[in-house]
Amino acid sequence: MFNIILFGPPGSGKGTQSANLISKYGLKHLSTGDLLRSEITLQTPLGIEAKNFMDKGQLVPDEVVIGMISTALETNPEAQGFLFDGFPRTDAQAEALDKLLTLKKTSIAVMFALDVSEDELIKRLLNRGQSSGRSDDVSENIIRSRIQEYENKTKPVADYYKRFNKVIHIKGEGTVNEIFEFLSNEIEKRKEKIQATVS
Ligand code: B4P
Repeated sequence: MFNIILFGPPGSGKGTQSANLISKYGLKHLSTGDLLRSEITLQTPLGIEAKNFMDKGQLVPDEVVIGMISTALETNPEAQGFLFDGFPRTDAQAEALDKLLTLKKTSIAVMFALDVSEDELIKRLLNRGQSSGRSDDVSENIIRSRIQEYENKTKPVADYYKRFNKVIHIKGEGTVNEIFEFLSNEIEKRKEKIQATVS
């Protein structure tokens, strides 16, 4: 199994790059943002609770997202590998993910951290807000709260994986194709190393 985390602030292109990566590498895409938005659309109790946090630009409580990821891992036993998009976002989520993957006798191969300036993030999200219908993209105040949540609670998660030498920083500004090429090159290097160790 080859498991990847795509990490970065809101609007850094995690969702955008995930779409390309899953089709190239046959990974199962697990986006907590997408899972939460589909719960909101279905108006489930979980979705109604999550919406309160998301509309304020806050993170949804750990137990909610960890439960969702645990179910998603259980319901995809045939996956060749997972691409985690927007998860983990706190140290508690990172620890829970490690435990869940250990139960499946696997682990995270690499975390790609997309680096994008704050001005560019705000520009992208306001731009998306004009057409996405996402309530968390329409106001600059909410977007700034999301970036603040990222700085306070999510950024330290990279230090958790740095301890295991698993973090690669990728310049997240440039065209979507250029960034995809950087990511693909790094994946190819790691896949070759894993194959060499196995054979
Ligand atoms: P997410 O759905 O994860 O989304 P995101 O952080 O807004 O954006 P992403 O980085 O995926 O950006 P995208 O590619 O779309 O989170 C939403 C909310 O859900 C969170 O705020 C939180 O409340 C909740 N949540 C999710 N996971 C959670 C967790 N684990 N714990 C707690 N709460 C959680 O790109 C953005 C825009 O930029 C797009 O319009 C795109 O077209 C554009 N773009 C992308 N790449 C570009 C490029 N290279 N150049 C120019 N524009 C680009």
